Amino acid sequence: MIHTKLCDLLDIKYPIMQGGMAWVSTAELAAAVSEAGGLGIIGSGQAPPEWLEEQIAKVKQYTDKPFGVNAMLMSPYADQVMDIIARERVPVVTTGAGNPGKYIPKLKEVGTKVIPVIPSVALAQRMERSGVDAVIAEGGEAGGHIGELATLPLVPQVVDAVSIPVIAAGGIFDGRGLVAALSLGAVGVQMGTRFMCATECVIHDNVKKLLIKAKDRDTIVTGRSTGHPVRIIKNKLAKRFDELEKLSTPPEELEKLGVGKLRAAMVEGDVEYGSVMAGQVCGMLKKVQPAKEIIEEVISGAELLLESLPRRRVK
Ligand code: TUI
Repeated sequence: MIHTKLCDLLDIKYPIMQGGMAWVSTAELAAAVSEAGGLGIIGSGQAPPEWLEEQIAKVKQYTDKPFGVNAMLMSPYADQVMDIIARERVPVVTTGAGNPGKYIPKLKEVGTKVIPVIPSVALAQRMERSGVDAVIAEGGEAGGHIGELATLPLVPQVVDAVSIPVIAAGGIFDGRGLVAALSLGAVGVQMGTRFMCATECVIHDNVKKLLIKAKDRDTIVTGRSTGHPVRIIKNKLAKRFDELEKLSTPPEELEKLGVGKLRAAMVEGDVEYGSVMAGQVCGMLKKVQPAKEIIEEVISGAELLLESLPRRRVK
């Protein structure tokens, strides 16, 4: 049985968190992951506050296990999202795409565990000084908005630089990924892309089908020139972005091209001109399966691997 500090910190059975992905991680997925012993997370993205209130109510109705909300800090509703999280006493908040520093005192006051996603050592240290409970070190193999470093160099450098628990994210798909993360000093993992093909994930079937067909080299990073690099599946939208970036198109114009495209893919199923954010592990997705089966597969795979890893022979 794989039990780590993360299980104690969050009161969960397995050291697995589900990424809080905008338009993807709804109450249905979050509740299924939490019921299965991981930490399910609602992805609030840029959704209006009323949507989040509804989703929190649903998760509380579906499960009495701990769950979380991801607050995307570039959202125009970030302040209201944090107010709701505190008011609803959400057990865990993860944050993305920015520094949650100003919200930390209010969240800590109500007992919400604060776990920011960080792409660098410097930000991890700043977050530790602000009093967060743990950090998620996310490498650029992940889907969506990413930093510069890959998971393999990022995680051990963050582990060495802070005293709080570190969770690894980006490029983690199965038991091998979990064992690798633990080897790097992480106390657990966060997986996003893997859960996109969960039965309980409400994204459009076109996206699930596209991801199951995707191979190792089918993602690309767009938006480096705007300062907001985003990993997405290569499609017509990605090609257009790539062409425009090579022509040194002004960032404002590129940003405009992206508006509404995540919803177009995930909700409407436009996999050609929508933004299909996904990580490099997409090449390993082979089928749609329940969240419980995903979690059990990851854990049993890791346990089997830990037993079979070569040991040094004692003479
Ligand atoms: O947040 C993510 N991934 C995301 S968010 C998203 S939705 C979106 N909508 C509009 C524009 C951009 C994205 C899709 N995917 N992952 C966590 C993450 N956070 N990755 C990198 C960061 C990050 C980056 C900079 C965290 C902190 C940070 O701090 C900069 C600073 O010092 O304020």
